[in-house]
This record gives sequence, structure tokens and C-alpha cells, in this order.
Amino acid sequence: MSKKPVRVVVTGAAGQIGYSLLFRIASGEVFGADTPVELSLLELPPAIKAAEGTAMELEDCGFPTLSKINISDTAETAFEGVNWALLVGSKPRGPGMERNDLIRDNGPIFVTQGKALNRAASDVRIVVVGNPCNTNALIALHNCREVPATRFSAMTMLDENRAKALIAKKAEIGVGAIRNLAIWGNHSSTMYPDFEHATAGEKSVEAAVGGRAWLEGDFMVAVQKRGAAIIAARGKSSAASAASACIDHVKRFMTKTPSGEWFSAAVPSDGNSYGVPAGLMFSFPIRSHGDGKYEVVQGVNLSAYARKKIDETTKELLEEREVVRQLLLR
Ligand code: NAX
Repeated sequence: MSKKPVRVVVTGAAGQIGYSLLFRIASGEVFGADTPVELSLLELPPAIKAAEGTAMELEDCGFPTLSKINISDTAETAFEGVNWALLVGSKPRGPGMERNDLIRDNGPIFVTQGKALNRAASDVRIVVVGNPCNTNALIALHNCREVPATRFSAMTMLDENRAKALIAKKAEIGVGAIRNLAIWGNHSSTMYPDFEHATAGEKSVEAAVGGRAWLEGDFMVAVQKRGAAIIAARGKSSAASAASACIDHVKRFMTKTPSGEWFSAAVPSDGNSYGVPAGLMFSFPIRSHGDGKYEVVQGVNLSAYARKKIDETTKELLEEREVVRQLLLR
């Protein structure tokens, strides 16, 4: 393999999502069979041993694309020269914990990591998965002034995939036929899965599922509560599906989006799109140019129903921003 290696750091590498994500990246699935991958695993000191175990298993897979594995408990070391930073590691929400407590607990992680990225990496794209991912991404980018804000994104692809799968099942068609299902706003229960502009094969989603009542009712609740349903069934939060969504997210940004299509990701709002205040990390319909650049799709005609949902999720993100205000530098 003569290509320059791609360096990828995964934080929380010994966690559940890390355990699914690392193998798929190492396999060549994301960057191609002819591109060597150097993995960097960042973990907290108590989980370094477990990360070493994961690294042994990665070696044992014999992936020809995996050229190197580094393990570290220091952000600056782990981030040295990385091209992709997949920020997964953060504290999960405990029983009885309020969302704002989680935001306050996890915020400082992204201050440290933002600053470390600022010092250690320049040609880098950052994807935040660790929750609350929109606001964590906001904190990281504010603490990383050397890297353009547009290189930061937060993951709402799992929500998009969940929404598509639910619609496909209801419409009794393959999930590949569902297109342009944008998630708007926060990766939380206020997100708005925009079924009004999504299509199912040649039909509107509304026509394919037999009317709007299910979409406004059971569907909306099912998408928003899917994470909780998985915890209830599995006893653990989504991991393989989250890792798979992270792979989709990276691939979608790397590939030119086909004409007329879009995907979902939270990116910094430019303040001129759909009335979303500037700077918020907001999930929009996105089109990638395939060369590292992307655009927020303009001209999506929002109904009064959609507008109300988007205003609700915007309000929540503004409140989250207030909770972490003192962590925002830029
Ligand atoms: P786990 O608890 O299994 O793993 C998290 C790992 O992160 C642990 O090994 C821990 O030691 C490590 N960690 C914690 N703080 C760290 C730090 N400062 N530096 C490096 N490593 C650190 O959680 P997992 O199931 O893997 O989930 C990880 C995160 O993804 C959670 O915040 C979770 O809420 C979030 N999720 C986000 C999703 C999304 O769609 N955006 C969906 C799935 C998931 O819920």
C-alpha cells in the first residue's frame, strides 16, 4: 500500500461503541482497501488495560489496512497528527441524573480535548458522538481555535437510520428505498425527524405508510425513544448501531452526495439557515461536496408543524448552551 496512512483517534476506545467502531475502521471499510489506517486509542487510565485487550484483538484480525495502533491516556499524545477524531468517550447518564447534570459533568472533557486538538492536530475532522453530542461538539470547537469550526460535527446519523428503518418496516419496503430523511436539531428527544420531505421509492413517505397519523404519533415517539427501548431490551445502550452510524457519518462526509439527496449531521449554524441562531451545533439536511466541504441544504419548505418542532429543539439547544456558557472560549 503506497498511500499515506489516515490517522484516526477513537476516544473511549475500550467502551461499547469503541469495541464495534475500531474493527470496522481497521478493516478498510471506511477509507478503502488501499489506504493504511493508523489507529489511536484514547482511554481513561483505569480502562487502558481493556484498550490493550481490544488492540490485541485488532492485531489478531490481521487486517492488511491496519498499519499501527497507539494507546494513550493523554489527549495530546493520542491526537498527535490525527486526520479524524471520533470523540466517543464520555460519561453515560446515570440513574436519576438530569440532562443538565450530564452536560455539566461531560463538558470539561470536551474543553480538555478541544485544547489538545488545537495543539496536536491541524488537518483534522472531528465527529462528536459522546452525549450530549451537539453541546459537547460546541464546547470542543470553542476550545480549538486553530481548526475551522466547519470541521466539527456531531452525530445524528443514528437517529436518521432509526427513522428510515421504522418507515421501511411500516411501508414494507427495503430501507435503501427511503431517502432524504433529515434529522433537525438536537440529538435528544426534541429532535425532529422530517418525514415530510423524505421519500419511499417513488412515493412520499406519507403515502407509503398510509397517512400522516402514524408519522405524527407512534413514529415520532418511536424514533425519539428508540435509545431507551434498546436499553430496556438489551440492558445496555445502543452500541453496534451507534458505531455503524458513525461509520456512515464519516463516509457521507467523505463522499459527494448524489444530486437531489441529503443526509443528517449537526454542524455549526451559519445564522442564515432556517432561523437557527448562529453558532449552535444544529442537525440540518447536509450535502457533502466530497472534497472536505459541505453545505446545509437551502430552500427546504417548512410546514407550520415542522417549524414548531424545529423551534422546540432550537430552544433546548439554546438552553444547553447557557448551561455550558463558561466553557465556551471562541
Ligand atoms: P461506554 O460507557 O461503554 O464507554 C465509554 C468509554 O469512554 C469508557 O471506556 C470510558 O472509560 C471512556 N471515557 C470516559 N471519559 C473519557 C475521557 N475523558 N477520555 C477518554 N475516554 C473516556 O459508553 P458507550 O456505550 O461506548 O457510549 C459512549 C458515548 O456515546 C456515550 O456518551 C453515549 O451516550 C453516546 N451515544 C451517542 C449516540 C449518538 O447517536 N450520538 C448514540 C449511542 C450512544 O448513546
